[in-house]
Amino acid sequence: MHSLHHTSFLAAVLSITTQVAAHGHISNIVINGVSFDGWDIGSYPYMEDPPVVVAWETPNTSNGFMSPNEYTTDDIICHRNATNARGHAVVAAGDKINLQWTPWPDSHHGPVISYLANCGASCETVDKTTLEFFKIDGVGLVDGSSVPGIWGDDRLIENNNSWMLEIPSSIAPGFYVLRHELIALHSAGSENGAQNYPQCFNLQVTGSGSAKPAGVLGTDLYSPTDPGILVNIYQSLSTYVVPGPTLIQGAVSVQQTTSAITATGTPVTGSGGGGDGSPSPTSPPTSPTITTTSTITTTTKPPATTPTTTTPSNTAVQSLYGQCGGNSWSGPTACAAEATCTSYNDYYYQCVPTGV
Ligand SMILES: [Cu+2]
Repeated sequence: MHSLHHTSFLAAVLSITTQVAAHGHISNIVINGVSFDGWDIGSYPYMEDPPVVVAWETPNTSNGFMSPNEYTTDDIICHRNATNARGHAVVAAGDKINLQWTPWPDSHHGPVISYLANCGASCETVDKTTLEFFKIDGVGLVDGSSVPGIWGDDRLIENNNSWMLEIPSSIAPGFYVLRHELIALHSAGSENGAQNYPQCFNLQVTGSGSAKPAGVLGTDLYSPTDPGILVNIYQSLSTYVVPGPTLIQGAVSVQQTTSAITATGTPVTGSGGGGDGSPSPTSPPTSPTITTTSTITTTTKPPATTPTTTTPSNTAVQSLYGQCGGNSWSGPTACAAEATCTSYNDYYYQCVPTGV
């Protein structure tokens, strides 16, 4: 046991190191005030018996992304080596879901896209390679009047790093995988430069709708040369085509707001659904409780650091993916270690990883 814990500790330390330079994932989703935990990549992959959650499970401990050269692999479906969520949440067609991301880097401009796919009898056992996704929301370039523009994920950042979507009221009741995705385009001017961050959740949709929209396999969603994938956002864009199939009839892109959390939800397990279909926030968990992992959980928390000095702005160092030059730019022009200031055009220079 000692060596096991030692190994886990080292893995946890490694995860801290990689998360410093990393990107984002969904920490929880909120349905009518009831919050359901996401898949905690900082601790669950190191547990022998992680909690049952409504999110698909992935050993994505680097908090990373999928690349265009992986669009034809199963990993694009619900992120790298993803396996089925072991529980689901109940939501009525027409209700809204708020998806809470970890703080999203403001350099990572790009679209926010959401899909559903019907699972048949159970999303907990469905073969992900058979899922056919249809698009229920897609917000790309919101305002292109300045470069690099205001994008869906800029709206997400403004909205407390969360995204509100609505399950179309027309959707037939049943079990569905919700596939929600951010695509970061800060390096998408080069082939294989876009970054896809798909996240999947299991839902049971209730209601009286009858629509069963056609969808496409996850591996058929995108091509590396789609106009919304291979695109230079540091030049003025008059239009932007959100990648993937077109929105279904009845799709609603809602005003972005946040959800107050009033209760913690328990994932429903088994294909029988949630009884009357209502969330049961006060019932005891159906998932195994965490027993041996408190040490690991504690060690995954980065140590608190307190800056002791402030750097004058004229010698400031820009962080990775931040702006570092361009016409009328008065901010820092030096990049942090491991990054190089690169000119994309006369008015936008960016700190990008050295050697990439
Ligand atoms: Cu990133």
